Amino acid sequence: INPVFTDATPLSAVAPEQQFLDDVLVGLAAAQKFVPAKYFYDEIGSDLFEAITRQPEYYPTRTEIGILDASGPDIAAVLPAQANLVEFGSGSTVKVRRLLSHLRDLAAYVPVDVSESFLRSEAETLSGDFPNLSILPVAADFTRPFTLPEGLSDGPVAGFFPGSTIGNFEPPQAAHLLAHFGRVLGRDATLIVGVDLVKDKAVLDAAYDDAAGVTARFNLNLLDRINRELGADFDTASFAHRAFFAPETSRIEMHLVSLRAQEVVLAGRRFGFSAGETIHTENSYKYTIEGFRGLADQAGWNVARSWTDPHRLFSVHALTR
Ligand code: AVJ
Repeated sequence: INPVFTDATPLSAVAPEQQFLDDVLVGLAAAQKFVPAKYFYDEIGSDLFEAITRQPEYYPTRTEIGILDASGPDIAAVLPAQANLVEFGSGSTVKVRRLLSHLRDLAAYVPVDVSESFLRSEAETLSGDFPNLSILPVAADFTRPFTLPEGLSDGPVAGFFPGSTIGNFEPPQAAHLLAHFGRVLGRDATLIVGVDLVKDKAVLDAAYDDAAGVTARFNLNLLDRINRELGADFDTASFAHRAFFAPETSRIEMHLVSLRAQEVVLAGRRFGFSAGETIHTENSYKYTIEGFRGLADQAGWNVARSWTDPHRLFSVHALTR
């Protein structure tokens, strides 16, 4: 199975390494230093994220899978027969498998991901397990315009965006993204979205600062990656992981805290850190069911159904127009 490259395939005008360097240089020069969260996911970072999902404190992944299992028949019932299912940022196919087992009459599955090699290997194993399903992978950045591949059925199109990835976007950008999915999917589309919920601060704080220190390693790997790929000289032992839920903004913030005054050199430039200064590395917004309905509404969608787990930790929504 070879991924189709759509018109968005030149993922950016500049080479990825140049883009990474440019983004880090901009981030380190800002008053509040930051690095975009998408740079967590090199091979080591992706493995560390998988390890995070197995930590007892990190409830989102297993809770969402529980909802997909328990409410699978209900979720399947909102998707029309002979639908084509497009997954935005498919990554591993763990979650869609839970849905596919309930969608007996799906016409085609379209995983969309930037990582072409990962896309190909995941599509191949999936096709072994679902031999009658037409799998049409697309290598594209799902945040940018792209066209659906040829070979879809005449049936309606549905989107799938699990994992609360929506939480990584600032709320106005999250609304734009949902509207963009609407344009990609077309008029009569349905969109299934996984959204992490606001809850007790202690539960949220622990989920992003597990006792085994896996999230800390995930966060610090960003500095290792900048050293490895961009030749910086971060002393990673002089930075510490910090994560906390900020109720005012309803988001988890992750930072790397400089443990002492220090200077770091990257691409011939020096960046000074005072003791206690941070690099902001991630936001993960949490919504109430009502708050997410408002966001969907701004983006031109109606929330037709919402499902949650018995402890109301996580939610899955079916959006229609
Ligand atoms: C992959 C964005 C859903 O925000 O929970 C996990 C990433 N960061 N632990 C999240 C993450 C730290 C995760 N998302």
